[in-house]
Order: sequence, then structure tokens, then C-alpha cells
Amino acid sequence: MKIRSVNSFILDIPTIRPHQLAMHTITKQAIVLVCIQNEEGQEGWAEVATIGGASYGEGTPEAIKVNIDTYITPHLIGKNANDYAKIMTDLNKVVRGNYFAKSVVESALIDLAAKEKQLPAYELLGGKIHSSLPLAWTLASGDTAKDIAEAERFLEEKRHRIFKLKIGKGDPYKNVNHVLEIIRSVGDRARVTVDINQAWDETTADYCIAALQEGGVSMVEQPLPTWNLEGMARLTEKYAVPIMADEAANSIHDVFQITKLRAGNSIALKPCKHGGLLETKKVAAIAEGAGFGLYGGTMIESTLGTAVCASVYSTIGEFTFGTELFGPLLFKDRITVDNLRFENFELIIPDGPGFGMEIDKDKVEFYQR
Ligand code: MUC
Ligand code: MG
Repeated sequence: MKIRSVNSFILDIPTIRPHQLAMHTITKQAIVLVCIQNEEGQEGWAEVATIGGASYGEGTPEAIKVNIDTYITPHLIGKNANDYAKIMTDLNKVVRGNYFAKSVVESALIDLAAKEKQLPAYELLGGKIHSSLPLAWTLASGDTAKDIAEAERFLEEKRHRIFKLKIGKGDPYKNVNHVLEIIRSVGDRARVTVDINQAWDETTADYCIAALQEGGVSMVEQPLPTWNLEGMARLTEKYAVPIMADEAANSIHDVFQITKLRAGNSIALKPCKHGGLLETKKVAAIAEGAGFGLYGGTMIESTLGTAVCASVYSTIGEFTFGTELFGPLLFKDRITVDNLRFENFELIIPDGPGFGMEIDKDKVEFYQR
């Protein structure tokens, strides 16, 4: 079962509406797919997503692809996918950083190894604890009335009752009022959280978090830039509302520092940030050991990438803040034959072999750059 080839592809898939973040408005989302084939012709597939080129973080789709093709692939050819843990340990000694690239490669190895054994991937990750997970939605149309209408529709359809608002762009004080209006409108039928995506300075954060806490916001994600761990610690100490580290919480070493400094009291997990599924489990363990709450984060992956995240999240004990694996619902189309199921405010964990998603090669060709 030796690895014969590794291929990577960049795809751009349109979204159902503009999705406005602090640094970028998504109208089509870039994903990187990896296909690893063994000598018997069996394939393992995985996906990783990025947001807004280089504006969200260092992991751009172009860099992910070129680093996989140039520096990672030579270390995979001739190896056995079943040795995914050893392959990734060895790879970390010869390829530094490149968390997104390593994450998608490791996931494709795990998909192949699990398919060879005819098992769901979560069986290779410790086994499933959850059959479904709570599913947040991001209200990010940029318009209060549209956001309220969207929230009402999803409450009615029993699709989401956790709403995250992206409030890093524009006037912070107006944005706080936008949040408070939405909280007043949904009342106690839903939880409302906010994500600032690093956009505030500490003085602005101090002023705005006071108003958000008073108004009933249930969590504040990454209010300050990633470098300002001391500022995050001061906000965490001062306010009762949970403060979550997202962009700051990448490697196990970052997360260890965050827990040690109490620079937040919860962590948004994302396999791409941590460098893979095995690293995600380590990050979750550090957070759990420190008494931090967990959130199952997304970089807005399509069906395949969402199934990858869902697979590892299903093996982690507790998500105080639920998950936000809504990516497929924001895409206009999908690149898998299988679809994910969303029922009663939750995402159902797929149970097929590997990540449970068969790739649609015509769609891959259609959306490929
Ligand atoms: C982020 O920072 O959390 C997740 C949901 C969403 O709307 O954007 C992403 C990125
Ligand atoms: Mg975030």
C-alpha cells in the first residue's frame, strides 16, 4: 500500500452571499484539495480553506500548494499512509511551519489509511464521542435588518441557535449597537457571540466589551491582535464574558503560552491552524488541562474540509461553545457526491469510510484554477 502520487489543486467556489469579515469580504472561497494515491489506485482526499488570500493569515492557497508540491510530496512517495503519525513526525523535522499544508496532507493520509481499513477516519483518531455537534452560523451580511431576517429564518428551520457576528470592520461603536439590536431581536431563543478578528486596540476593546457584556453577548472572539497576549489577559481578568483566542492560537506552543498567561479563557480549534488532526487533539488536551473552554472552529471549508474537522471534533469530549462548521451552507455548490446532514441545530458526523465524502471529479475540474 505504498504512496504512488500526491496531487494538489486550488479551487475557487462562489458563496451564496457576500460574507463580511474585518479584513476581507468573501464572495468566492479558495480551497486547496490534496489527493494521495497508493500503488493499488486507492485515493485519500482532503481539503483545507483559507480566507482572503494573505489578509487573514500567512497560509495562502498558492503557498500551500507550492510547498506541498515542492517540499512535502518528496517525503511521502513510497511511504505507507497507515504510518501517518510517523510520516508527520518526520516531516516536522524537515519542513518548518506550513501548518495549513501539513494539515491537508495529514488529513489525506488519514482518509487513505481509513479507507484501506474500511473504517471512518474518527476510528483512527480515538473514536467518536459525539454523533452530532451544535452548529453556529455567522451573520455577516453587513446589514442589521438582513442579519435579523437570516437569524429568524434559521431559528424557524431549526438550523442554528448560536449566531456569531463579525464586528471588526467599520466603526466599533456602531457595530456594538448592531449586535445589541440583534440580541434584543432574538432574545433568549439564541446565543449571540462576536468575532473581532484582531481589529480593536485595547482601549476600544475595553469600552466595547463592557457594553457587549451588559447587553448579553455570550462570548468575545479575538478582540486584540495576535501579539497582544498581555492585553488579552487583562480583558479576561476584567470581564465575566468568555474571551476566546482564535488567530493567536496556532501551534501547541502558542496555545500553551495562552493558557499559561490566561490570555483568554477559551480556544477556537481549527485543524489547519494547528497543523493537522493529531495536533488538534494535542491543542484540545492543553486547553482542557488548563480549564479552557473549546469551540469547534472553521476556516469556511466546503463539504470535504468540514467532514475532516467534524471527524476530529467528534472525538473531543466537550465543546462549551459548540462548533461553527457551517461552511458547506455558505457555498453555492459542492465538490463531493455526498452531502453533509444538518438536523435539529446540529451537524451530523458522517460515518462512511475515511471522512465519508466521495469526491466529485467533474466539479473539481470545473472549479479548479
Ligand atoms: C474566524 O475568524 O473565525 C469562521 C467563521 C466565519 O464566519 O469566519 C471564520 C473565521
Ligand atoms: Mg475567529
